[in-house]
Amino acid sequence: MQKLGRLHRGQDTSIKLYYTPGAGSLASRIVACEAGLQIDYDKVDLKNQTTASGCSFSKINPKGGVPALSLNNGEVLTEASVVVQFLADQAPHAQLILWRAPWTGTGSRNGSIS
Ligand SMILES: N[C@@H](CCC(=O)N[C@@H](CS)C(=O)NCC(=O)O)C(=O)O
Repeated sequence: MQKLGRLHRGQDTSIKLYYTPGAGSLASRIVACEAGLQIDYDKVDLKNQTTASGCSFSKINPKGGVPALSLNNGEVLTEASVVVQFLADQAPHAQLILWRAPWTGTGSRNGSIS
């Protein structure tokens, strides 16, 4: 798997967040903003499964839901919990999530991300 570099304000990137106003993608947009990440955004019409840039959203995320995050290695992340943690991990200086978070399933890890 290609190693992903960290994204900081001003860095050129092709990472794109697919979102719909008022939907479950809002948390991802907030985290990207709070982290100071410069990413691209593409608004999704959920009913028609099209994006503002003219793409077929169901080809990007066959599950059809937002958020979806396309990475610059071609991978697409889905599920709000995954997208939010990925974005927060790109900007440890913002301290949105504990850096070197404790092991999965432990109370301290759950505390660090709740
Ligand atoms: N389990 C997904 C749910 C995503 C989801 O269903 N989002 C809604 C909007 S809040 C959606 O896109 N619905 C349209 C559809 O699934 O066609 C997540 O946590 O991200």
